[in-house]
Amino acid sequence: MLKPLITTYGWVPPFARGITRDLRARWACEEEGIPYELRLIDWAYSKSPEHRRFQPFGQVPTYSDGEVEIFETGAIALRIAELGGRLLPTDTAARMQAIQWVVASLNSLEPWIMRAAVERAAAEAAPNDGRGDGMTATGQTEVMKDLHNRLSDLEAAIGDKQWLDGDVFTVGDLMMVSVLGNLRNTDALQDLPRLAAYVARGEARPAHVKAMADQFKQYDEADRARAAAQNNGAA
Ligand SMILES: N[C@@H](CCC(=O)N[C@@H](CS)C(=O)NCC(=O)O)C(=O)O
Repeated sequence: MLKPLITTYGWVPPFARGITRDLRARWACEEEGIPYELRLIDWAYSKSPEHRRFQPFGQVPTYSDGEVEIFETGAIALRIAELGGRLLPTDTAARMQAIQWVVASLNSLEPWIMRAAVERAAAEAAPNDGRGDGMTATGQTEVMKDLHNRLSDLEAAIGDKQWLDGDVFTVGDLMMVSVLGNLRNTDALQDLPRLAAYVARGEARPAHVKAMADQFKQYDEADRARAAAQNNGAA
C-alpha cells in the first residue's frame, strides 16, 4: 500500500477556507496517525475529463492509496478509518452504528445545511424586498425552519453523551462535526447549546486543529504564489 494521496484544490476563495471537504480526509488521517500526501489541482482541471474519470461530478476531494481509488468524503473517511482502526470500533454493532452516523451526516444533515447556505447567499445577493426583515420571498425562513428541526432532533439524539455513540469518538462523529462545521459563520446553533458544545468538542481535538491549520497554511502559500505571479506579470 502506498501513502494515501488526497487530491484537492490548491487554492479556494476565503469563504471556502476551513470548509473545503479535503479537511475531512486530512482530519481522519491525523486521527489515525497516517501520513498522507496532497495532489493540488485547480478548478479548471477538476472539470476536465481526466479528473472526471475519478470523480464523475468534477469535484474534490478524491483519494487513492495504491489499493483503492475513491471519491465521496464519507467513503474516504471510512477507508482511512479502516486502515487506521482507531475511528471504527471492532464490535459489529458499534461499527455499524458509526457507519450509520457517517451516512446520516451526509444524507440527513448536509443537504439541509447546503440548502440553507444557498438560500442565505440568495438573500444576501437580493435587494431587500421591503418587508423590513431582510428576507427575500424565496422561502428562506422555511428552509431555516427545516434545518432547525433537523438540528434539534440531532441535539436530542446526542442528549448528555459526549459523542454520538457515547464515550468513544468514531468516524461518525468526525463526519458529523465536519458537516456541522459548515454552520460556523451562521447563528444556526445559537439556541442549541448542547449541539454547539458537541461541535466545539470535536473541533478542539488536536487532530482537527492540525488538519485545519495545515489547510489554511496551504492557502496562505497559494495566496503568496499567486501574488508573486501577478507581480511578475505586472513587471
Ligand atoms: N458529496 C461530495 C461533495 C464534494 C463537494 O461538493 N466538493 C466541493 C469542494 S468542498 C467541490 O468540489 N465543489 C466544486 C463543484 O461542485 O463544482 C463529497 O462529500 O465528497
